[in-house]
Amino acid sequence: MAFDINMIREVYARYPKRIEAARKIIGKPLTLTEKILYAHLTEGDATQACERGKSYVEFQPDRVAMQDATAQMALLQFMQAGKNQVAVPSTVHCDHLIQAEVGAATDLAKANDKNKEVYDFLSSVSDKYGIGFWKPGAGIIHQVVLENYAFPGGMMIGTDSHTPNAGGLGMVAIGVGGADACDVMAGLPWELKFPKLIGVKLTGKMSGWTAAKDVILKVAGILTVKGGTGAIVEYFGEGARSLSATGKGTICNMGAEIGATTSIFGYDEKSAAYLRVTDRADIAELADGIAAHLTGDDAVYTNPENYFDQVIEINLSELEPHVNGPFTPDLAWPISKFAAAVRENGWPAKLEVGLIGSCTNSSYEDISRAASLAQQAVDKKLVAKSEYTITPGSEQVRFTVDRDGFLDTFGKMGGVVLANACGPCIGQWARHGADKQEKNSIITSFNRNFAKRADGNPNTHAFVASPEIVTALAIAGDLTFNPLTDLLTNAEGQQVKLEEPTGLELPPLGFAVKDAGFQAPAEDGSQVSISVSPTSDRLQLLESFKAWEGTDLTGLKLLIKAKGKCTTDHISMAGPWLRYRGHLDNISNNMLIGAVNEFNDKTNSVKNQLSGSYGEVPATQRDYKAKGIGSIVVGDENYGEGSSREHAAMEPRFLGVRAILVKSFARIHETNLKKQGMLGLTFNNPADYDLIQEDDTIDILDLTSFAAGKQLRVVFNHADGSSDAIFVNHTYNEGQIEWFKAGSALNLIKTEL
Ligand code: MIC
Ligand code: SF4
Repeated sequence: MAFDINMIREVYARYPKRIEAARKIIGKPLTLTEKILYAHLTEGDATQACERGKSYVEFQPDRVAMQDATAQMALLQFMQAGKNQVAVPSTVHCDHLIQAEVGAATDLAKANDKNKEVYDFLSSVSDKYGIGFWKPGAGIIHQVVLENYAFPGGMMIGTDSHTPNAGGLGMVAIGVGGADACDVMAGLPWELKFPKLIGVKLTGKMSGWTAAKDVILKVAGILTVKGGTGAIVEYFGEGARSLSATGKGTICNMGAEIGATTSIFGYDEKSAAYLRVTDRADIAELADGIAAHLTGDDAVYTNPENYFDQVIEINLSELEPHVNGPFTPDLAWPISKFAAAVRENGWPAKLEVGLIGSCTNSSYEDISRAASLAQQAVDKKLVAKSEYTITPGSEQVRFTVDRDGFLDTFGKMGGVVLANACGPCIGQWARHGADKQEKNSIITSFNRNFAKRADGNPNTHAFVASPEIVTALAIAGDLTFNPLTDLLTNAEGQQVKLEEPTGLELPPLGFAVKDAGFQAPAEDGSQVSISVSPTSDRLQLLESFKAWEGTDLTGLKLLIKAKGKCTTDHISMAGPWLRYRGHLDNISNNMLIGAVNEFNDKTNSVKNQLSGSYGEVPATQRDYKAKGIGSIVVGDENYGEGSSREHAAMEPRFLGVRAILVKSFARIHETNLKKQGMLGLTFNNPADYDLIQEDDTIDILDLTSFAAGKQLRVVFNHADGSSDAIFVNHTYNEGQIEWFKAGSALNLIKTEL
């Protein structure tokens, strides 16, 4: 599992020369983000000025990471690319498919049994193509990457939207769809529109109840789920340097929730300490050698307004703990205002379950601080009123916090340790009674809280907070409890107060682990064979999508006009559907079943224009497909926010939807649509959304002269014989238009190779 120190040496050797060139091109002091990006541009692009928010440029990432739920599709595509080995160091992590039910050991054993076919597939593909394989139970992708592979100044792409976690260690780490990963593993450059830059200046120092999580909860409140779109968020200032490396990771991780391309902190003492304690002193030494390149220039941080597109300042000394939610991660409440919000909005005040951990918040620091509260509960004879679960991010963290007694402490408070896996965070939670759909509240230290996400119940109000606040509220069993000011009544009827949490950033005895769960690939994988059964309901080899027919698209039906929030969880739900992530036909049966139909306010109920009756979205679309009729999907703002899952783009493509027309897109989803040869279009005038009627037949015109920067025309032919013609925008560059014409990016690669 050893990282490749020579690769890091090579990357660092490039830095001085590249930074000097970038200085000449840009002509002013550099942010950290620019340094890393310029150091990773392909040779050709590194000689040109990159215009933020405009230029498409090509990068050469150092690594690729994939998690099991997205790796299946990524690798099914890679298998078609005709390569013997991956071109850059890559890893697969088995974390998403493990369902949480009773506790770690039982749940893991069950997952190994239930998902055997998929694990065997991922393991043999990894073996064959030179990919490191992290077995089920080894941990959650982002935590394992932080502990083993992330390095300051590096660049990584990962098939998961929370890949930016590695930004805590100074790496530009970006979430992508599987098709992007496939390109990079095949040795092709990776393309991205050069991002805008948001600077977040952190002053002061945190204390008491405040945790790193509160920084991102606050930032999410300021920027909202759309505010980071197309931007990289760079954190700096004395406050930044005071945060632990893992705390920084938490902030970068949840930066996915504001739509940011990624987030990053500079290399500092805390990064070096974390590298050393995770057995990578040699990287720290190399990084020390080029330390000036691994942070932004002084001039930038002194006058950030001159160098960033937007600057936010947060004083950590004044930052209150926050609770965000429900149903969206950007509804931010300082704890002092939260109780009133709960009452005013009629959210269930009784807290059913508190869940800590996940890829975002399961560092030694998080666990030790939460455990200090659990210990107080025991000492003060408080009986926790809510259920309480702990999800360690990796086996290494789990083993270490177990050794140091923290898991025992949680046990005394009634806590249940779940497997080192995503579990409840991604709907892999066999929550007792969730099917009754009762209105209830839970609070987690995860990062996402869209409707139905954790337990499939649309009436579960999920809130997000630091592990410390989650623990305190779970002890109280009450969302209106403010641990900073309120008292609790203990088992003996006394009024007691929880003291501020205490903990340690890093384990004093170092990390330890017995079996980290890593499997190295074969030296020579040419003999490894991969079998996918044609009758499997979980895996299906891919067939190429058809090339564009060369004409305008006319006579399309409106499949659904989705109203309001339409995240990837609405488009391709996770939870039980994770089962089909390797089987495009089967998973397509969940297409858009969570999206709300503008015309009847219902989910999974749309009018079939051929029969006139209402039916489920996938079934209606299959009917159009069977009759050779294309369709379009219309959506609102930030369509496709959330996950990197390319299934949300592949399913409509597979079922014959021809275009997705929305007010705006989330970055990863828009790219995923393009890669799969789908038309992703945006309204020139957002109010045109209102013109679309339920019985519309739609034409997409000007495709024969489809060109970068040139609008297309769309005509809505209404049932009464009238019509509306509008202009729509797109962001395809010339290369991406070729993907559309070829039917998908992969089709194009196959012809080129
Ligand atoms: C998520 O947090 O939504 C996921 C599950 O990790 C996804 C990936 C997936 O859908 O497999 C993500 O964030 O990209
Ligand atoms: Fe897993 Fe949740 Fe992290 Fe996504 S956000 S990787 S589902 S723990």
